Amino acid sequence: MEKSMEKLAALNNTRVSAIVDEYVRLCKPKSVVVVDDSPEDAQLLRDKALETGEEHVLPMRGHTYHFDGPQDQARDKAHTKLLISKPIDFGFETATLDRKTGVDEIMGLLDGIMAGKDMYVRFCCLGPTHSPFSILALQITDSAYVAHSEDLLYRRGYEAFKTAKNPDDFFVFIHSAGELEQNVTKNVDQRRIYVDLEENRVFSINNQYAGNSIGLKKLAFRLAIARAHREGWLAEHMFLMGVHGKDGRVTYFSGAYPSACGKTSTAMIPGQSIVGDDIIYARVFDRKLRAVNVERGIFGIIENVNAQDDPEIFKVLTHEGECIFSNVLINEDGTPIWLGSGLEDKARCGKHYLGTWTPDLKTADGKPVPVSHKNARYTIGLEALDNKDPALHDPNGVALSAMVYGGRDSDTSVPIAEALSWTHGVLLGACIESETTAATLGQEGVRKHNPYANLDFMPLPLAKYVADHIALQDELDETPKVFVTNYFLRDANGKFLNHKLDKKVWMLWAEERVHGDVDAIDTPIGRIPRYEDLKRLFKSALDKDYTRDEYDAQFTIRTQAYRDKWNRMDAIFKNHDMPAAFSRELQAQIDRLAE
Ligand code: SPV
Ligand code: MN
Repeated sequence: MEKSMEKLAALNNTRVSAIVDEYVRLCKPKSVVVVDDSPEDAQLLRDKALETGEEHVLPMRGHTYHFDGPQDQARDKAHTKLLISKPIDFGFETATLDRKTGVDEIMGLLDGIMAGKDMYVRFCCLGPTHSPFSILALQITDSAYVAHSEDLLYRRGYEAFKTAKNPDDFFVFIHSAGELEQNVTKNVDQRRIYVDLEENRVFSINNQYAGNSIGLKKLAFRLAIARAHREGWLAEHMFLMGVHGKDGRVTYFSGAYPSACGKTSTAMIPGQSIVGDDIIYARVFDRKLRAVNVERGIFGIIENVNAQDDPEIFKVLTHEGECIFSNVLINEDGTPIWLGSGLEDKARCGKHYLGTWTPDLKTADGKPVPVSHKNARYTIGLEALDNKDPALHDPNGVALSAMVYGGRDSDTSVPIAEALSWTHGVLLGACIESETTAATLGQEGVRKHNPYANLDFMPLPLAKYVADHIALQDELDETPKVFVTNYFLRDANGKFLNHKLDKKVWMLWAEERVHGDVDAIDTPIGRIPRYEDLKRLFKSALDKDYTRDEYDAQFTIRTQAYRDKWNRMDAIFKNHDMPAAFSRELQAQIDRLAE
């Protein structure tokens, strides 16, 4: 405790001290652990997570596992609310709450919430440290699992707080898992995630699932989007990767996909290099757009990570090194097993987020209980990956040449198309539709509009966000090329028209388009690849003979389905006061299809 107070004093930051003091008084922890950037403190967090029982060791060195409760397996959209002082028309459904009401409620719930527990106070940096992109963040939590996960996922920022130019400027996250029963949050009915944009702080209580609990992930992301809007830069739900073209050429792409729609697997395409898989900040320098990964690790969906489809990540998950498994089966021999791992037939009996698992365990309606939750995850550092990009920590980021938007669309969109212009790209991003997945609580497989894959996190009216994107072109010598992908197109019998690895060809084609190496075919919905270019790329990238029939099935423009889609978009947007350039682009899209 004394050492912790010394560390706090050494920061010489009155705002930090006042905040810590406020929440110590309110939450009443048994002690306070202030975490600095030292390897000893990182080890302390790992030890604490084991000591509290939030994590458990596995036979493989560096591996641990954690379980969230049965009702805490995904982001809780309904209970994640923006606190607002006066009504705002967001232009889409968003959960809000009167700010004063929300703060009062939270302060009441926080009273004594950490009784008998340690409070961890940790300092992180969103984006690389010592970078024009950096945003400092203070996390207060009573969960060693949260503090440990953040160590894998974010850059340590204690020293950066010491040298901050503006020491009052940082995001604040207050988290408590609340009362625990067998290490699982008991009062899930009192789960609250309140985003206070005015104070750049987020309260998150009575939850453990990392998408709800880890302040620096989607909670910080909401604050960052609002800040980016105020300051004239972008915060996006995007991967960041180097696409490797001919003669050693590396071209950086970012891409937005709703959760569980192939974002991580795109960033992990064999032969390419990953900078990040979830969130980027992008800024203009010298009339060029540059981007960084906000994070330094992956909190990824584990389903279908196996030796064939995802060899790089599978290697990390099956070798020594730091890794937290969450909500997978821990087999009786200590092997983690998950859906689509290729290891399921080894599952005998073991520990599961629902208790003891056996092959004959059934759900209430008599169905076999799968070995893992569909949203079960792994937490690793990007440093562990062989395919990490050398620019991972570059404080100046990478020059962004292309942006990709994708959704889970079984019946309309072609596998890849290039936007006709920057504004057309802004339109296509705004009109992502995707079938819902297990990454959020609620029904799966329902087609939903998810602009920029960002709807769940949008802290400002969509029209303002769109206007920022359109305006970007005036600040750039050259705008990134925009592409839309769809990995989920099916034929009339419901069979997928593409293999998982085909996305490699789409990215390599897009890379050639960025450099003007190949021509494309103009269609009403955008530019699509020529058969001969794809045939060449399928052969060179995947050693596959791509047939004309496959091309026709995949790239025939499903005109009626597209017209239906754009009519749906028209119905959504005609009720909103969108920027004129956006409305013109939307009308032009509808007219081209009608013609
Ligand atoms: C997502 O769902 O988009 C994720 C995981 O990246 S979560 O942390 O739950 O947001
Ligand atoms: Mn995400």
